[in-house]
Amino acid sequence: MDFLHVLNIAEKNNGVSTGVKWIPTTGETITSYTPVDGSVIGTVNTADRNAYDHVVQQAQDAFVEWRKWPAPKRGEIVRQIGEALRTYKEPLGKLVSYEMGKSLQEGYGEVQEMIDICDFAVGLSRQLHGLTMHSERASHRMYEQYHPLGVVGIISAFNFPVAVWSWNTMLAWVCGNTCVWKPSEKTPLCAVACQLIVSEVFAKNNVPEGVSGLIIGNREVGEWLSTDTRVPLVSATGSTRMGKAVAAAVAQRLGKSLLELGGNNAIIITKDADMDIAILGALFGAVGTAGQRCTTTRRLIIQEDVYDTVKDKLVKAYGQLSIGDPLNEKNHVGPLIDTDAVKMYLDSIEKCKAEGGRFVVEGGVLEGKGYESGCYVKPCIAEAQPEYKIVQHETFAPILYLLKYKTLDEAIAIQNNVPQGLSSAIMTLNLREAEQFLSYAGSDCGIANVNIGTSGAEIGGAFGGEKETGGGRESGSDAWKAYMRRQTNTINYSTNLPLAQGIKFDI
Ligand code: UN1
Repeated sequence: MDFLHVLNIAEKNNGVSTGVKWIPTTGETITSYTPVDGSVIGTVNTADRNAYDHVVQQAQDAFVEWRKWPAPKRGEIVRQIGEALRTYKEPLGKLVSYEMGKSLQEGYGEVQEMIDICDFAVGLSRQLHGLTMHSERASHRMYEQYHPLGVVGIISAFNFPVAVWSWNTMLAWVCGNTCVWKPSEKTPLCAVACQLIVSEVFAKNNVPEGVSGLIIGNREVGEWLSTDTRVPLVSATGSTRMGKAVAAAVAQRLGKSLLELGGNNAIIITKDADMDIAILGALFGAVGTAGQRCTTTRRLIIQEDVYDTVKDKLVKAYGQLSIGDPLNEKNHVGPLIDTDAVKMYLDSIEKCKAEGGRFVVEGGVLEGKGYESGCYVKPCIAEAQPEYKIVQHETFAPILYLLKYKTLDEAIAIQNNVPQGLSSAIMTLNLREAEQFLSYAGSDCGIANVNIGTSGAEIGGAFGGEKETGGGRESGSDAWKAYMRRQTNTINYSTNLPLAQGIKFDI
């Protein structure tokens, strides 16, 4: 698989596939522009309703076969995908960087996350355990087991165009499900590339056609998935607005949804922080991926005694950032995904100023040579108040708000007092502060870190958050359970039928 091969497949065969086969479609054409220099990379035809129905039907049919494969045999397929990803790490990482605009390092890092989740899923394929319980009745046995759900719909966002799909898919596959993926229409070629990598492995191993469905399309395609009773689980990553629409549609038919939505992540920097770690953690968290991770650090809550020190160090560090072509490894910050994102960034800066925010590092759009796409912006820092409307809101851009606190209770209240609840961190060497932050009365987020920033979570932990973040957990730990249905089994090997709770029912 190289870049031209991806383009060729995308343009000749459209963006709809059941695994190895590409499906004809008459859906509208979308054009993929790179934010690196604004040029067109390629075009893809989106799914029309017929093509969509074909993919879901094929996924349903394939499920009947795929669920018969022993889980470790399915794990073996995922192991081979992990091997293929190792082979294609460089071209795939570059494509991610080129189509999405994240730095090359982060493009490779994203493919590494895919490899890691494959390894995790291979081990998991031998550990889809249920518990056993002791029955209250003599000569009875009780246990629980996990069965696959069926067709899993996956809606993913542009910012992690390949990794988030793999977190969902690799687990769903070892669990015995088939998957139908609707990637972001902003990064269609990354999705085509993943499908090609998978199809090589599937063809070699005679995996039933339909195990890996791809349906590139716009919002309407997402709605088809959400309302489709043939799809028992929809896993969606993206904005809170999108997640609410998906959740409502899926709940309407009593399906399951797994949501990983917006974050408004904060780092509390106490006066007992290791300052070097705190500054580096805040810097990477705020400007990495140009502020377009759902785990991006958006707020720094700083103890008043060290507030000026932190501010000065950050201003200095921001002055050393190089912004430009993400494929050039010297650059720390690449472009935003498109000019709409730039508009939202500028709009948030204006709103912050209107509410009284004071910028200590000014933002703005970069112009001139190398910045022709109009998508490169300056990471900026504003001194703000926790209650500003804009501070409560997730802007998917590198804008960092500095907030001041006196006591840790106050800092934790500020940290929690936003609608989102994804990632959080405290920088402190003080055990009491760290434990309070991690306690029931501490951070209310799905992720709470000590002396590590808010972004860059490892795949081994369950990933997701509370409140408007949606409550779902993906990736490691026991997140696999979301992709299975639990069944409780009671077996009677006695010679009569004792009823539970001692009930007598004699005739
Ligand atoms: C996301 O932004 O949707 O914690 C996922 C991180 C990454 C995943 C982010 N491992 O930054």
